[in-house]
Amino acid sequence: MKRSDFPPDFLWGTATASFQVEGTEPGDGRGGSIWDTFCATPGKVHNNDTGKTACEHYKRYAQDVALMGELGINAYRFSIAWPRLLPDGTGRVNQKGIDFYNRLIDELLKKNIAPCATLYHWDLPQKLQDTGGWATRAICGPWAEYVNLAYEHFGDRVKQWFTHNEPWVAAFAGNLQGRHAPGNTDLATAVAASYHLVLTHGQAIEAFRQSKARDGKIGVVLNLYPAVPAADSEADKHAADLSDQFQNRWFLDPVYKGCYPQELREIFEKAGAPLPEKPGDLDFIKKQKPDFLGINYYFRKVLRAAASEDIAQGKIPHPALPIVEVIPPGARTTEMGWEIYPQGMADLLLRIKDDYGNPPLFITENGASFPDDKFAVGTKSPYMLDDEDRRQFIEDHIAAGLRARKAGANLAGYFVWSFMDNFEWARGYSKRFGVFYVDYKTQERSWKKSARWYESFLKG
Ligand code: IFM
Repeated sequence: MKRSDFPPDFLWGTATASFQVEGTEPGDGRGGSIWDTFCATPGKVHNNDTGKTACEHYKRYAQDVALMGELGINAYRFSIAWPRLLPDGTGRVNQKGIDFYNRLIDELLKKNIAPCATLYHWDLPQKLQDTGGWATRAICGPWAEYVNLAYEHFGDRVKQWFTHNEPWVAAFAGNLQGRHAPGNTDLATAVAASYHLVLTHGQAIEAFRQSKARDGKIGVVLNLYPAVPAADSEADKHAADLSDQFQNRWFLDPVYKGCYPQELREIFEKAGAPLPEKPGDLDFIKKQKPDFLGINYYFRKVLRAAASEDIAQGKIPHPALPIVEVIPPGARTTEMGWEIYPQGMADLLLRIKDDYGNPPLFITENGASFPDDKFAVGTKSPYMLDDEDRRQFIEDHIAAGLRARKAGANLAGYFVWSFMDNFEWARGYSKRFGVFYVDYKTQERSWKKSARWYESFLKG
């Protein structure tokens, strides 16, 4: 497999997100976000790690962009921190926050790296959470202010935009499972949040097309999974279908078809979690056709119907959803416990082609956490960190992307998650996904074998 097997304008990138890499101190006027609050709540994040220092990308962005230049990528996906631009979520603008993204964007352009900006990658200003966050429709006002500010300041140079990153995670990990900020465990709150995330996605596209950024392109980033039954039984097939409705169609269907999967909608209604839909919303959302779809692919889901002991042991997402995720016997997994299954990425791309009108697609995240520390801490190789598992993972997934392209999927880009090791949310700094190693004590960046491989692939 060679780079030249893909079209010359294919985007080859790496991805990060503001809270995971920037460092929040010194904030230069940045306001607090729900993740600052979550990290400050003892026991919520592994080791009580915080985003205070992270990778100091806010300070070291020029050095990081220089490394990206050496790597040979032609696109960098980053996210804009809402609380850097509007510390209170609305109203007062923080010029220093705008200046930072201007510097980052200009630096990228100097190296011929296309800046690809995500508007929301989970760092909601805390002040907006205090008034209900994504669970209330009132979020639409501040959101309009924020996205218009971003288009106004960066739209002349940023030509690839993403509205939300993984709204499933923002809604359900944050408001049903409580394992992400803001840490709620309430189905009705989660369903309402999921709805407003989709609504604000539509709103962001409408505003985009009226803004000075409109000659660029915009889409959403979803975390999607092929959902397959563990056994060839009706019960397991139904479990897989329910998981597909929950993980995939709950976002794909409103965005592309202007509707919600009926069965799941009814399940949520019966469980006291109705969609807060107003007449005309779904038509409005469907009309805001995205220019492309970003897919974060990490693993597939294998599902079986829950038995009563699974329910007692809390293995199901909610009593209304009696499904259990399993790892097939003999499957290899990453350090996150996720099955390594590259073919799933090809299956997913082709499914989107078949069921959602073959839109242009980007793999906006793909990568793996493996315990690099055992090579790195104290015993650093003089040459590079030998992360063969990650290198192979990336190569195998790019190959799956190529197979999907050959079978007709409209794949236009691939971004490795992540450019460098960073703050892995509730797992703190304990999980490393980077192709560059970060020594958190010195902030030194080092090449891993996966980065060298990506470099040689990109340079042909
Ligand atoms: O680190 C996250 C990222 O923020 C969103 N997608 C999945 C990654 C790995 O868990």
